[in-house]
Parts: sequence; structure tokens; C-alpha cells
Amino acid sequence: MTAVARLPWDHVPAPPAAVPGFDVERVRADFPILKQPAHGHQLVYLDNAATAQKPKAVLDAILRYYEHDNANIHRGVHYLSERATQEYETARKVVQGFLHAGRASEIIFVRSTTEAINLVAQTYGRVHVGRGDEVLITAMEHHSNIVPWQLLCEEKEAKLRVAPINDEGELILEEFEALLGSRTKIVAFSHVSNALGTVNPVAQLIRRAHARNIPVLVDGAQAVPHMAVNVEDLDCDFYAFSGHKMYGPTGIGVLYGKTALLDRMPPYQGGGDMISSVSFEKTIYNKLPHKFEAGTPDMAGAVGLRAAIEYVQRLGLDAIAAYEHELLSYATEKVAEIPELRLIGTASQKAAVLSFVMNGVHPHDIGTILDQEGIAVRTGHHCAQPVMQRFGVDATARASIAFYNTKEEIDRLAAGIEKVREVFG
Ligand code: C6P
Repeated sequence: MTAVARLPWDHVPAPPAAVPGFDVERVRADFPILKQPAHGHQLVYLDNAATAQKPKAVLDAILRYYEHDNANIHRGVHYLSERATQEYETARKVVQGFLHAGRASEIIFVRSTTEAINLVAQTYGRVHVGRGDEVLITAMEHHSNIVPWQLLCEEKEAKLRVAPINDEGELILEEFEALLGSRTKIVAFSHVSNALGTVNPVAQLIRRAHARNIPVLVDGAQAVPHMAVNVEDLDCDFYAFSGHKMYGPTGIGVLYGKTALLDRMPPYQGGGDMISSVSFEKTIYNKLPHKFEAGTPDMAGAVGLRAAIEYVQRLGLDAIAAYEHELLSYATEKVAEIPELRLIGTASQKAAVLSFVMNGVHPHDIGTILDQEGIAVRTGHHCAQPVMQRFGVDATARASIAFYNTKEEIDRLAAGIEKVREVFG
């Protein structure tokens, strides 16, 4: 085994230089899981919005962590504990660089987007939202950006307001603006919708909320795998994402928060590491970010997430966005040729997602027939039931694209959909 290069504590690692050009076959070689048959066909994985596959660099980093560095962090003075701590804190700095956050202490490691949003609702929300106040979300949210706010509103006797979307699946900006009022205490919306693929004009939405001094949480779960995100330029107050959708491991996610807000928020959970001193009379909480990271965190997850970020940085997020855009346009044209197919989500700004229904065919049947052809798509409500209600359907079939997908795979999808037509024709 070769020695692992170590980085000093206080150094934000420079992102790896992007490799020019985009060679999808070379990229695919980095994903061992893609090289397998499914039901006698070469697997076509188009369920990336649910969870993305992991490049070998991520798998190797996790294995290397457990083989070389594993110990509990922030607790030991011994060699391995210091090294594990260094790995974990370096991962935090890599996330800081990835999101362009001002400080590493503004990066809180959590389990997932879901946990990040619950953290904000239960800490910031509980302090700032009171009886008769309002929380504003949009009609395209994932359940994890609805239910935490509902729980808060129920507890506080506050009101959940919902900004509507149009028939294309785009937020109606005037209606969003009209719902921002003196009782609105926080606004939360997705950067990219998982059910529709709509890319929201987040900078504009944030400016409108800030004009009324209302803080904004952005659910970035479906954005960070597909585009460069700069939280300082966006000026969002909170930004949440999950590692597993962005080629990293499950069990690790990120909440970015502005220091001024995080500092004034109470802790989310109590336990080890989130304190600076404990007595039965009084506990003094630790400083940021540790105040929000109670208990032993997912160290290997953070290491894997770092490897995933460095991997996409090597590919280049702009190159990824351009390639995926080409693939999505190709796929959209292909399915538009199929009679009886209706696309759900036709926003002018879209990323990675192709949700559709077919006359007289239940989406689960579409998914089952495609599966028999070796093609993995997701069917159901995609944890966005209000979106389904808005479009008058119970469910959709959803193909979601990653940078390792190819035009040939899109052709396979189109042929699979033809097969569905034949079966139900
Ligand atoms: N969407 C999908 O198939 P977690 O489960 O915490 O990692 O992510 C939750 C989440 C939050 N916001 C958005 C926009 C999401 O898309 C998701 C997860 C998956 O669409 C699983 S339901």
C-alpha cells in the first residue's frame, strides 16, 4: 500500500483541475456497477435522482479510510484519532470549496438533505416561527421540504403557504412574490425539482425574499450533482444536499448555513462532541460546526463525499452540465415522437429528469416492462405527491440522467417505451 498524502489542518484543498473534454466511455469505466447485465440485457441505469452510482475513487477512499485511518474523531490524542480527525475536517473544507462557502464552520455534516431541512425547521424554525406566522414553500417540493415545515407549523400554530406552479411545472414568480408578507418567517424551495426537473431561478427568488428580510433555505439535493453551486453568490441562508445523489456514499449529507444564523440557533440534538462542558446544572455548547454534530459522525461517509466531490471537480461541473443538457434534449426529442406519452414537467430550464405518463398504462407497468429490458427507472409519486395532484396523476415513470449515461442508453429507453406500447397497444 502506498502512503496516503496528508493535508495540513487549516488548508482548503484546491479543487483538482478539470480534465478538458468529456469522454463518456472513459467515465463509465470508473463505475464498476454499470458493467453488469440485468434480466439478460446490459444494465441501463436511469434512476440517478433516487441515488447515483459511485465511482471507484469513492469506493477506494472509503476502503482506504477503514484500512488506514479509522478511529473516533475529536476525542483521542493518539495517532490514528488525529489522522481520522484530519481526514474528516479536510472533507469539510473540500465541501466548503465545493459550495464556495466563506468558512468551513458553516458546513454541518448531517445524514442527508432530509436531516438538514429538519435541523433548520426544528432549530431556526422553532425559535423564529410563532403563532400566526407563515412559512412559504412551493408546489413542487419533495416531501422532505414539506413535512418538516408542516410539523413546525402544527406545533407553533403557524401557517404553511404554498407558491403555485404553472402547467409547465415552473414557479409562478408573481404569486411567489405576492405570498411574501410581514408574517413570512422563512422561505424554503428546491433548486431543482426531483419530480419535474424544473430548475428554479434561485438567485432571483432569494433576492425577492431578502428584500423583505426573510431568510431562505434551498434544497439542493437534485442540483449539486448537475451544476456548479456558489452559496455566497446565491446569498442563500441555508443550502442542503445529500452525498448519495452526488456520487458519494449514503448516510452523509450537508447543511450549509450562514454563521450569523447558525450561531444564534439552538442545537438540534444533544450528545457527545456538541458540548464544550457539561454539568448537571448547565451545559455549554461547542462552537460551530460541532454544536450541530452530536455523537460520532459518519467519518467514512465524509471521506467518501470528499472523494466524490473531487471526482466531479476533475470532470468539471460545467462539462457535466453541458453533456447532461445535450442528453436531456436528445431524450426529450426522442420521447416527444412517441404517441400517447405525456411529459410531466416541461419547464424551459430543466435538468436531468424526464417524468412521463402514458395513456391507459399504469406507470408501475411501464417500470416493470422497462426493467425486463434491463432499464432502471423510478415509478410512483417520487415523494412529491402534491406535484402529482397538481398534474392530475397518481404517479409517473421517471428516467433521471447522470453524466455516465449515453445516447445509446436513451435509444434503449425509447425502444423500451415502444415495447410498452406494443404490450398495451
Ligand atoms: N429524492 C428521488 O427519487 P434524502 O432522502 O434525504 O437523501 O433526499 C431527500 C430529497 C430532498 N429533496 C429533493 C429535491 C429530493 O429529490 C430528495 C430525494 C429521491 O427523487 C428519493 S425520494
